[in-house]
Amino acid sequence: MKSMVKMTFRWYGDSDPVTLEKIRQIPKMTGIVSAVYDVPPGGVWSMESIAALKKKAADNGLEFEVVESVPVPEEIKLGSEKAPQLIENYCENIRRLGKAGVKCICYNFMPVFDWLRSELEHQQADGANALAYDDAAVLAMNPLESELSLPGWDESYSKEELKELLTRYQDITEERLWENLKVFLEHVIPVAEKSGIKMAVHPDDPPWSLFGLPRIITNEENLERFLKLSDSPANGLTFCTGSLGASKDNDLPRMAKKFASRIYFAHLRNILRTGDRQFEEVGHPTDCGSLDMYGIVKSLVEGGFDGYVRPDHGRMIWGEHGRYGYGLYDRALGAAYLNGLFEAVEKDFK
Ligand code: DNO
Repeated sequence: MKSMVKMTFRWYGDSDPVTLEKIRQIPKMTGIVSAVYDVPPGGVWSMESIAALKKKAADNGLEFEVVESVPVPEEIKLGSEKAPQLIENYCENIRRLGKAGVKCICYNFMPVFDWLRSELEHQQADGANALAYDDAAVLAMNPLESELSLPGWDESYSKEELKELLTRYQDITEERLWENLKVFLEHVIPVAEKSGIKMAVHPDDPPWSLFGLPRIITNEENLERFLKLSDSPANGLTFCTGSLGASKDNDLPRMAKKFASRIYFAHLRNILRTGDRQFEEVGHPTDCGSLDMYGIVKSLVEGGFDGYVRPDHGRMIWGEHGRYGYGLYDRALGAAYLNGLFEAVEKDFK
């Protein structure tokens, strides 16, 4: 029996120390998840760059059907007067990606900062190191003086620009952010429909407000509200277990089942909650952390999920050095484990 889901692997382009030659050797790997990295957020990606990515993947027997991410510029999240033109640029990217055969676009709607961690090389008992998060440590940091370089920290802003941006967000309540998201979806979703693309919003990581900035893609209620903003099947979710699972209030198997038909991309990884708003990243299997990975996969399958899956952040093991969260070895172990879970669950279910 062939699995309904497609296992994929994130690849950061030619500068990624994990090569396509290595990725293709991971059993059952069908494709890469990537993006055009040489255009700043808000710009239009050239057809040549998109085609080049596709060709590199194909030359290695891999598909390129998932983009992560087409970033949403801050002006769109702020709903400024620059938003309409930038939304049109975003739509143009969707059209172009659709033409190139991309089927799913992952994006997020987190103001200013993407994913955040307080520690990049948290030592673990077995000698591995992994990303970790402690809310108190993060809040004690001043983003304007960021003494630490965090993976989700946008380094393209100067201190002045960041300051101005944070000031502009002072008026953006959660409700305003919802309104701006609605406007974005109203324009983007019809274009995605016509282009054969499923849009899959990524949850906020961690799923709570930071530095006073609103965060709304955080829990079951809000995911439901999000899906209702547009009922189109082109409007869907990236189900990132590590992001949503950082909050103990999120019941992931329940959410996976409830939203399965609108989940187009699953980022499956485990985390270990070590305190209130405190966690570290661990190996993918259930026993390594706080999340019921089996229960999540079972719920996805039972709910009819047939989208893309990727192992998510891995620890650094076997002496590997690389892009934090995105080394080869632990993510490959994660893919193997997830393939096993899907095979077992799908067989039982049929
Ligand atoms: C972190 C990733 C995020 C994700 C974006 C999606 O490892 O999951 O950076 O790609 O939030 O837009």
